Amino acid sequence: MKTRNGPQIELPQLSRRQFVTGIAAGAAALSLPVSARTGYRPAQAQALRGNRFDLSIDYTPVNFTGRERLATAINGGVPGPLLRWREGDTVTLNVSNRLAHDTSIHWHGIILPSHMDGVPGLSYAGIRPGETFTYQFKVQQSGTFWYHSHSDFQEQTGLYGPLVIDPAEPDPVQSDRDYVVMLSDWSDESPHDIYAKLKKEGHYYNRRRRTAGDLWREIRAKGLAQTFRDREMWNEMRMSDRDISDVTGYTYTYLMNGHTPDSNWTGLFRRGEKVRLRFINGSSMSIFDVRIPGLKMTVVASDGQNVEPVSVDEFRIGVAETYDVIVEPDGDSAYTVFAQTIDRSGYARGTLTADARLQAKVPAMDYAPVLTHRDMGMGNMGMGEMKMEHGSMSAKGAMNGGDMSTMEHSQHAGMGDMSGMDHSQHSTMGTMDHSQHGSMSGMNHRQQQGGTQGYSPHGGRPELGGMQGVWYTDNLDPAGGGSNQPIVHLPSEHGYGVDMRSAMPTSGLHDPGIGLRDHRERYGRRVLTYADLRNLTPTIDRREPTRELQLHLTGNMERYMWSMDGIKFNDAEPLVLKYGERIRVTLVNDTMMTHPIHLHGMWSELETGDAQFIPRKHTIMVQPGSKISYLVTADALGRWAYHCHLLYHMPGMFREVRVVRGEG
Ligand SMILES: [Cu+2]
Repeated sequence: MKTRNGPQIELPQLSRRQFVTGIAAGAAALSLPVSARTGYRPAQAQALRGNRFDLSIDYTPVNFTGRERLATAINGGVPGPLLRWREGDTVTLNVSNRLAHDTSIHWHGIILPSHMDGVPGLSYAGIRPGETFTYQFKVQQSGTFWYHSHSDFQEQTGLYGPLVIDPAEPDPVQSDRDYVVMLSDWSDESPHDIYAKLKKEGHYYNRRRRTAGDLWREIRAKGLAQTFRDREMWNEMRMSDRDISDVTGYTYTYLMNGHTPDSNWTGLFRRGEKVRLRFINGSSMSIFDVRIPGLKMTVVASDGQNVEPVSVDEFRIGVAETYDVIVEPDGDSAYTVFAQTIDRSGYARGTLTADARLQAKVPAMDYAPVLTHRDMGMGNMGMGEMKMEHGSMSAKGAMNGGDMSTMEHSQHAGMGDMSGMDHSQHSTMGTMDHSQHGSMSGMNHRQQQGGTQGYSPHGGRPELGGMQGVWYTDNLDPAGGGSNQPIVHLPSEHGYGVDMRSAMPTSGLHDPGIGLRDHRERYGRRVLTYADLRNLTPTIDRREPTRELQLHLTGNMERYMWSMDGIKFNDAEPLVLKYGERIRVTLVNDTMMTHPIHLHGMWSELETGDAQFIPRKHTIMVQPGSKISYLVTADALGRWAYHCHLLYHMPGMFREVRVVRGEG
């Protein structure tokens, strides 16, 4: 935040109702502590420790762009204060609402009773204007987390903050210095305006759509026929191959601990120190690729849970995820902490340095990715991908950096003869009915056997109520390795709310993701994948799953409709789990966007290959046209939210999960 000058506030974007409260908030701002008004706050200056916390949510003027705007801030800060809890303590948090609208705070990734989870409509009624709600619960975990509003679109206007829990036992991760690095996205537009624009045109913020110049370059590179076949495909799909993010740097300013790239958040260290950086993605809509040129990062925790250390040069962090890394900077240099968005439309940036006067060069952003066949759930069609990634990749690059042993061979069999396929044929594949798939070569073997045995499109076991999704109960794959069950697109996916269905989703485990796949080859960077994550301590619940839910992430980009299995939240029944049962969830992404999916109240144990050391996460990114599996122990009774953490996807791509005591 920059220095504000006087109480005048320019409020051209605010609604009339907000304007009235805005004047009041502006006047109140004069009495704010100096630190909140002058903007530059040294890292963690606002840390609150102990077991009793008073948080006040109010309008606060901010200036991230040269124009003053009102934020909805916690204790006057964007982000809110760092809360530091201790594992084993009982914490009490009094949250007062000074806004003109209802609000709430959800403790993201925290294991607690459902009525303390802070989701209006599920946990409680929310916090009314003028009211104070008291949260109280026992802290049963440690690590890096965060908290945010679960009301309306308030995260977009600043209602989020970092949360660090110190372990009861000695921390296995040792460091000399400890910084939170919270990434977020700010817009001067109101979130309702952003949402309205997206509803009108899903591509509104995508300024990377192809131009005539692009077309000419493409024709020269690929030839006329090929170019038009490729384009026909995308036109038929009614999508842009450059729709990587739906809200972009066109409206966003990306923040690091509340600092713009210009105001440059700075973390100091002394020569020889080991520095722990706790990255938290508190964005509304932005997925970041993080690196610190010149430094290796050792990933030691994911979503607050210790993992076996992995040394990387770069990692992708989805909205709501956290990663802790250890770096060992050289005492004489300054380093740029660089977090570019997945679509390369902007970046957040800060500095690590031993000398506050020094800063390092800010690198150029990497090339912007384009979507490929693989991202449409057409499997690893090497040829198509090579052609479409700007012709820059070798076969090795296209195949996950040579990681072919990890690929699903059943899907690859027979793929060789498909490489010569006409692209116009591919375009129909994306929208094919499941029933037609039987004739395709290279399909999952079980699918060819007609794989409808063992599942019910109406929700499996009727004694558990009207469930949705496809539930498998027979021949489940063993814990740890994920799922090879047939991919089934339910009838509910065949409406106008769904513009794509993945015919052959690939595993999202070994794939660093769109725009990162060739970074090892191109830049020599080792990029983290989910397959690298292995829990530091053994898996607690060693049972095999007794049933498996296959749930599809679905949407229509043009109409900006998002759903699960083609059904939006308002029309959906709760997903019912039996208290104590262990299930597998397999998410299939039938869209071309990357969705970070968050289950409240229970861990999502990501099956990364080793049943003995399954990493526990609270938010899992599901890549375009891919699938991923995790195990859930339903050990928390009550009503829980389960949703995409992209703020503008949430209204539709959302389910209630209800954990009930089973009869008998
Ligand atoms: Cu989403």
